[in-house]
This record gives sequence, structure tokens and C-alpha cells, in this order.
Amino acid sequence: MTIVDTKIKHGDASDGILGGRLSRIDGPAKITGSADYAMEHFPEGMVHAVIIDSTIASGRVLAIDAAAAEAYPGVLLVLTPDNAIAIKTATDWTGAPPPAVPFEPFAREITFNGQHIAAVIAETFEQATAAAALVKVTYDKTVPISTFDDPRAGEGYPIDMMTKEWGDAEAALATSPVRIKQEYRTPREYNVPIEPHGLIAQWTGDMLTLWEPSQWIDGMSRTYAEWFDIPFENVRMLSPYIGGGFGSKALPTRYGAVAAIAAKMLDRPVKLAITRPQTFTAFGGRPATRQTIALGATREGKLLSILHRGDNETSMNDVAVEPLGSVISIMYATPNFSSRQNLVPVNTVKPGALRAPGENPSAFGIECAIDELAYEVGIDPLDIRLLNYAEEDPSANKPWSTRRLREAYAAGADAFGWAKRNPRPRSMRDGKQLIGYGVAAGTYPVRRTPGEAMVRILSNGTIEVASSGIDMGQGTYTILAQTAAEAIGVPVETVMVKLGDSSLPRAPVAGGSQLANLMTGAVHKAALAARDELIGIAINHPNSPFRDLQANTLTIEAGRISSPRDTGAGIGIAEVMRRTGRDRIEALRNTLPEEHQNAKDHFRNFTTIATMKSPTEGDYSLHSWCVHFVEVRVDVDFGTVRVARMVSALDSGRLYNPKLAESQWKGGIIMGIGQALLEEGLVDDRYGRVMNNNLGDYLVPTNADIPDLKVISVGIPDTHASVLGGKAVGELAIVGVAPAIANAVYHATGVRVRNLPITLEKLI
Ligand code: MCN
Ligand code: MOS
Repeated sequence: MTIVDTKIKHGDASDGILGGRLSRIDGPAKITGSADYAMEHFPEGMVHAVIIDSTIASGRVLAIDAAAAEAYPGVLLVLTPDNAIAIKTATDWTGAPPPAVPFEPFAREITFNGQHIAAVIAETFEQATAAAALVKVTYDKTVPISTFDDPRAGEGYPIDMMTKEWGDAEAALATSPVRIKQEYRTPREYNVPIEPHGLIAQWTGDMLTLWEPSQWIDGMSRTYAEWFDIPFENVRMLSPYIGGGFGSKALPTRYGAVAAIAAKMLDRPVKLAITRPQTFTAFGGRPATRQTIALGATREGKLLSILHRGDNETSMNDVAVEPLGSVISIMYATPNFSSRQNLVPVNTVKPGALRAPGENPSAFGIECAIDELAYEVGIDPLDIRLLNYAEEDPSANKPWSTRRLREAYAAGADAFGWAKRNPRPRSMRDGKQLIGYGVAAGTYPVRRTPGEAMVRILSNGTIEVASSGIDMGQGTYTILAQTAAEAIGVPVETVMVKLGDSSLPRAPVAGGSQLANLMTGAVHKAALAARDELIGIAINHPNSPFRDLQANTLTIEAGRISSPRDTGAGIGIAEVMRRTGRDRIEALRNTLPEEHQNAKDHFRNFTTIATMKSPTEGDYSLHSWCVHFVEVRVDVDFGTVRVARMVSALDSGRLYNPKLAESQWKGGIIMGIGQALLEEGLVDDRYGRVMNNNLGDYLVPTNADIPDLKVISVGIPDTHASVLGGKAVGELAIVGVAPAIANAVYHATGVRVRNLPITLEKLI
């Protein structure tokens, strides 16, 4: 177990190798403003597109009167479904073949408020904005179904794939000595990265260049290629820096198609910037969820049955599943289990992915419910978790590769001072503040998709690493530099990492918290291959300075090659490259399974998730684990909740860079605090509209909302999970935060809030 040291360390050579606390190598570029973001490009002749969105949530567009807009100064085109060039439907992200129908980015039939119906393209952004306001749209309006609480929404339809059952949950529940049953809800939550969405699209003949922030260069480029029926190689997507995505920048969007269509029709580069309010409708966030959880247990608190029914909102025409059974089905041992899920279509944009889709609300349900059971049977919330500890994966019947959750409970409880908790609700107090301690666990699966990387040793002895993988702030640049530096044996400052360009070797999506494990694996493989080639040359080349030593092994350390027989300082890589006449050594390696190495079409797989392995494929069940301990202080008169301190203990296996992993965990915890106390998309039932569609009204945490956060790593290397022993980091820590806070609020006040966010009116 290591307690993460929060002191900043610099300049230590060991920081540069894998496992070192190297600061982000992209940091200086970001701090000094030299990092170029997508929207900061100004290609010659660029014009501006502004999207017009529907102001009704349900009905039909009858007519679009563009005359006034077309006459406005600077306007080049008012794009509508009637004049837009036709494009094809593309393969979806899972790899499902597309239907042979055109893809229409603009809607004629309206299914949600804020749906794209037209666009204005003008010489300047101001002209496009002003002209867009002149476009007159007439509608045939019908009454929307705004949320799944509208009785007209009905029960929705089941997603059979999500059903998980063993034993007989209903029968076991009926005969359980202790039973609890409650409903838990999470509201619509939105991705609001600091860098808003948007793109610049430019055509040069049949080559399409896109400056667009992307979590998945390969997947999005393929979609553009299919839309316009051009080869994949004809699309160049550039996304070297991304100001946050949290799941919302992984998939192609309709406005992306609009920009590329407009650019083609006008033969001018088109910039299309999504406004902050459009962040709530141009793509989806986390759907609203509701779960009914019934637990049956012995009087001692041992689980006998879990019965779980979950619903999430989806849009009228699309299937968006937020997997609510994901955590509840693996966290605790139970002989009887049943989980089913329904989707309820409402007039909303298709929901999307928001950090830990599924795991996040799933943990909110079960981790609150188990806390309720602990009070019901009168045992400590931590003890009930240990009593029902799952020694193996109960849903897959497979051993965990590693599950250091018990260690996490112990380390977290100790560092937090859990033992000082008075078990009685509303028993701890400091003046006007009610104090509550709460605990909840979380988990996130280890996902595995092949990746590919190029490693080059250049003539001057520096190293280049290249991949179309991306860094939106997680630390990809840094850990890949560390991986190559360690594998080859050079100082990390001599490694240059290129990411975020579709012309580079191909990487899977930076989603599902998998990129670090996958790309360190690919870079490690490529770097070792490049190193082997360098050593081979140094041993065998007639001009090599090592030739006379008759060495059959050489080592590389700090960028210098030496022989075990030679006690000198060794010879620099550049010198060996020069003497042997090499200007570069290149190794392109991938982590595709052996049988696919030479398959002709294997690259196409990088653009879908068809090759992603489930966490239980193979002999083990692979997951990261965590626990959060929270102290809240609730004002007895006003009901305001402050998180006073938090200690989290986490098992993500081996950490490639503890400083960055710690920062990822803290970022997830902060988002979890926002989810618990602030975030909620408020829907106006009359118009099916999200009312608080801006950062003034849709609240996310600020520094003042966040206390000291202590994170403790309890992981050990897990080579079943990944080549280098790491498990998932990016989404892990948000899971379990909201229930830990809800449980602490109950302990403080005696009021159980089962409906996020925990706002003061729910407490007074
Ligand atoms: N890491 C580590 N040791 C490991 C695994 C990871 O030190 N064993 C560290 C590395 O610094 C790595 C980072 O954690 O770069 C995240 O690794 P990983 O868990 O593989 O996640 P991905 O690289 O696939 O990133 C995606 C993930 C997801 S899915 C969301 S959502 C999310 C997240 O990362 N969005 C983010 N973290 C984010 N962080 C920022 N700043 N911005 C976002 O939009
Ligand atoms: Mo993360 S929500 O899987 O991009």
C-alpha cells in the first residue's frame, strides 16, 4: 500500500520512468498558450456556420422561410434539409452495418427541443448569428413527453441484453427475515467541458481536413469517410489538445456533418462553434435514471436476495442504454439475484456517455440501499460490506484478477478515522452544524481493445512516439513518454510524443478508461522492438564501436549504450547511429491478437468497438475498485450541505504515474461531489426544454465547494488486466461518491435523500 504523496516533486530521474511522478509534459504548452486547440485555427477563406435549433420538442417543421436571412449581408448559404447535398449513413460505433439510406443531419420531424433544423453560413460569425435570427420556422406542434414521469411515457421497453439473473430473487425475497425496498433516482446530467464543442471542416479536392476535438480520432474519421463516401485515408482529423470531453467527444455529431456539408457546398473552410446552451442539446449527457432495489437479508445483515429494476430515459428514435445493473450485479455476494432494465422514450436528445455511464448510477442505487440495510439490522455500514464481500465475481462465476477492496476499506477507514463515528444518526454535532460520516464503494471494469504505436529512434539519439490516441487531460502524452523512456533506457526529456492525428498509427477510443493500459502496452512493445534493433546494429554492424568487444549483449541506460565487458561510460545512441550510418530506427507494433496480425482488414476494427473484450472474457473478471469515506456538515437551520473532508482508497492496479492517476481520481471525486449536491438538468414540462442550459444555472463544483481530498492507492500490478499491470483509472473515482455523500447526509440528519442532487429543500 502506498499513501500518495501530494508534495510536488521535480527533477528526480526516477520520475521519468514508468511509475514515476513526472509532471505533465504537455503542461508548459498549455500554461503558455502554445497548445493549439481545434477552434484556434484560421485557414484561409474560412467562413462561419451557425446552427438553428427547433424551439418545439415535438411535431413537424412545416416551412423554413430563409428569404430575409439570405438577403442579409455576408450570408453565403442557408442550409436546410431541402438544399443540403445528400450523404450516406455510416456504420455505428459498435460496428453494426448501416442501412442504405441517406443520413439527414437536419430534422423535419421534431423529437426534441433544440434539434438541428437548419444552418446559416456567412463570412463572419456575427453575420451568421444575426441572419440565423431572421430565419422563420413554422411548425406543426404536438404535446411533448418531457420526462419519464409523464404518465404518457408509459413503462418503456425492456433491454433483454441487460437482464442478469441467478437463483430465485423473488422467492428468496419473500422469505427473507429482513426486507427493504426503495427507489433511487439520478437526474439528467450534462457534459460541460471547459472547451465547448465544434469543428473546422475544410475540403481540398476530395480530401477532408477536420480540426475537431475528439476522444476517438479513428472512429470519428471513419464516420466522416463513410458519410462522404471517400477512403478513410482521405480524412485528416487533427486533435492534439482537447479541453475535456468526459465522454461527450467520442462520437461523430450531426453538427459535424453540417459543417462538412457546408464546406463542400461552398468550397470554403467552415467553422462551426457550438454554444454553451447547445452543449445541452447538440449531444446527450447522462440520462435520468430510476431504480427500484429490494434487498432481502438475514437479521445479521447477510444478503439473501437482490431484486433490481431500472429505467433510463432515451430519445424517441434511439436506443441509449445506461447500464444500471453493472455495479449491483458484482459488488456483493448473494445467492439470488435479478436485474432488469427498461428504456423509456421521451422527447430528448439521444443521451450519451458521461464519466462512468452505468457504473455511476448503478452504484448510487446499491450503495445507498446497502447503507439502509445496515441501519435496518443495526450494524456498521463498513461491516455490512465486509460481511457480504464478493470473493469472486458473482455474476460471471469467475475469480477476480485482483480485488483489493478489502485493503481499500481498511486503509480508507484508518486514514479517515471511521472508528470515531457515533453510529446513531443525528448524533454528531458542532454548533449549528450536524456532522455525518458516510461510506460507499465503487468499481469500474477493465476494457481491452487493440492499439497500435510507432516508436522511432532518430539519428540525434532522441525518441519519437506516435499514435492517433488522444490526451484530453488524462496524461497520455506523459505516460507514453515514460513508457518509451523506460523500455529503451533513455532520459524522458529525449522522448517526443505525437498524438491526436488520424494519419498516425491507429488507436482505439479514449473511452471506457482503457487508453492508458492499451497504449502503454503498444508503446512498450514497439519501444522494445526499436531497442532490440538498435542493439542488434550495435553488436553486428561492421562500423559499430562495439564490434571489437565481441559482445553478445549490450545495455542501454540514460541514453548510453554499454557492454557488460566494458567498464567505461558507454557510447551515446547518436554516436552509434552516426557510426553505423543510420538516420532512424522504426518499429510499428500493435496489440492485436496473433490471429489478426496479418488480416487485411484488421485496421478497420480500430474504428469500432467490435474488438473490445468484455471484462470477463478469459479466466478472470477484471475490475478496478474504490471506496470513499466522507464527512459532511449540514446546517441545521438552512439544510446546506458541505463536504468537509474525504478520504478515498482505490485499486487501479499498477499506476503508470501516481501523480496523474491521483489527479484523475480527484477529478472524478470532484465530479461526484457535483453530482451529489449540484448537478441537475431541469426540464420545463411545457416545452420539453432544459431550462438551466448554461454554466450560471447548471451548477458544477468550484474550488470553494471542494475540501481537502486524500487519495490512497492500494493497487498491486495486475498482469491479467493489462500488459504492464495497470487497471482502469479515469472513470473509477466518480463511482460511489454520490452515495457516500447521501449516506453521510443521512447519518448527519436522519433524512434519507434517494433522489439526486441533495439540495437543501430536500433536507428541511
Ligand atoms: N493512469 C495511471 N495508471 C494506470 C492507468 C491510468 O497512472 N494504471 C493515469 C494516466 O495518467 C492516464 C490516466 O490515468 O493517462 C487515464 O487513464 P485511463 O483510465 O486508461 O483512461 P483513458 O486514458 O482511456 O481516458 C479516458 C477517461 C474517460 S473514459 C473519461 S470519461 C475521462 C477521463 O478519462 N474524461 C476526462 N479522465 C478525464 N480527464 C480529463 N482531464 N478530461 C476528461 O475529459
Ligand atoms: Mo468516458 S464517459 O467512457 O469517455
